[in-house]
Amino acid sequence: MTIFEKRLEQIKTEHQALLSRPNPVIESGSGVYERYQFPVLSAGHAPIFWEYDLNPDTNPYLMKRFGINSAFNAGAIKLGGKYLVVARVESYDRKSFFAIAESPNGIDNFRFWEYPVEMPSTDVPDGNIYDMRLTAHEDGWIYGIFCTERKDPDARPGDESAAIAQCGIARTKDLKKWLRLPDLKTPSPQQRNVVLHPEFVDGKYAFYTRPQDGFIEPGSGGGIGFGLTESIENAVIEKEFIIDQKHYHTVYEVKNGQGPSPIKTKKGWLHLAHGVRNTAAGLRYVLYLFLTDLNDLTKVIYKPAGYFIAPEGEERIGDVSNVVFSNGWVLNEDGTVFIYYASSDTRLHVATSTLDRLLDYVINTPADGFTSASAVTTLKGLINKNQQFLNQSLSLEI
Ligand code: M1P
Repeated sequence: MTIFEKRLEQIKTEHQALLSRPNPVIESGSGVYERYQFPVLSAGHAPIFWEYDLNPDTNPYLMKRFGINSAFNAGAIKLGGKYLVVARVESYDRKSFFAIAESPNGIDNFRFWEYPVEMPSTDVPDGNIYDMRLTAHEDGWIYGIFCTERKDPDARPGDESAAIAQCGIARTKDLKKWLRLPDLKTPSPQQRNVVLHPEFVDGKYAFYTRPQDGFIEPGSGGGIGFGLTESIENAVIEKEFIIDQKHYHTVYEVKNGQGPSPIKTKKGWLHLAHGVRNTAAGLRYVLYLFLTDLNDLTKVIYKPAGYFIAPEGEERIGDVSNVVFSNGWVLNEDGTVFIYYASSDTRLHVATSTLDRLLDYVINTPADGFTSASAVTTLKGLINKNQQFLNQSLSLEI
């Protein structure tokens, strides 16, 4: 057996085992959702024919010729009974691009489609594209709203990392053929985490935005904004309103951003978002939920204190550690909700819940009082409420 043959055998066996591995649920936890033992997508899921030249004459050692570094932050949708995620795939050369992976059950057995997405460009070519949110809009199109990054033309000489982030817009019917539209125009110099609302508002397209002053630093921006545009073919938001602000001494004290497109429920629009706080070890990204009024999308009516999902175990470690980020979820016909969240800019996971449980969590979890004293008051209230149960036979040992 040649080196090539031996390595190919081994690579194929390991790859097949990873792709077909069942993903057992982890039952214990907050009661709001279930986590699963393994990530649903990772660099290891990349097809062998993406990474290796499979010709023994030109690659006798069977080396990787195009390495995949990570597969994370994915938009999600259910189409034709299949769970599809549009992942942010990053290759060894630091470039991000989109690739679709498909699973029959949404929990495991995700496989990438043969080719990555060939996203058409605008007149000003994208440097880097990432973090697509999918919205099945009532106009009949599926929109992919994503971040497009280009080198900052005003960067100081020698600064090779400054970029301008803006919102790219493309639409499709099948996730195969994409039609690129002009980028969204807003008053903000930088935009990331922009998301299209699935319904028209006063006959207009509605966007959740995240204005910020700098590429990394939000400056005076950093909240979740909201704005309307007459046209999607030439989308212009004249005025952004901040509907969910960053706030001192919270899990979204530095910045925050809308996750996937919100889900319509009887009680309001359910939002999943990420919040960022500062620590001595760097930024920490967690996920939180809130609900907005059905008749006034700019009005937050319920917002539990703190986080809904925070990084745990191996999720804490990766290219950008201590991060969970979500830009995709799927509401199934039976009311279950599959939440796709990525950890540490490296891999993609799923958490499952139901609309009932998520609404119960959002409506009945106490809101943030913004001080340590208010947290103690909330905790004391719960302890007092529980007194009547402490002496019963089913009581917990204390
Ligand atoms: O590295 C963490 C995240 O940072 C950015 O999010 P935000 O704009 O809110 O800081 C994004 O680049 C995101 O992709 C990344 O996961």
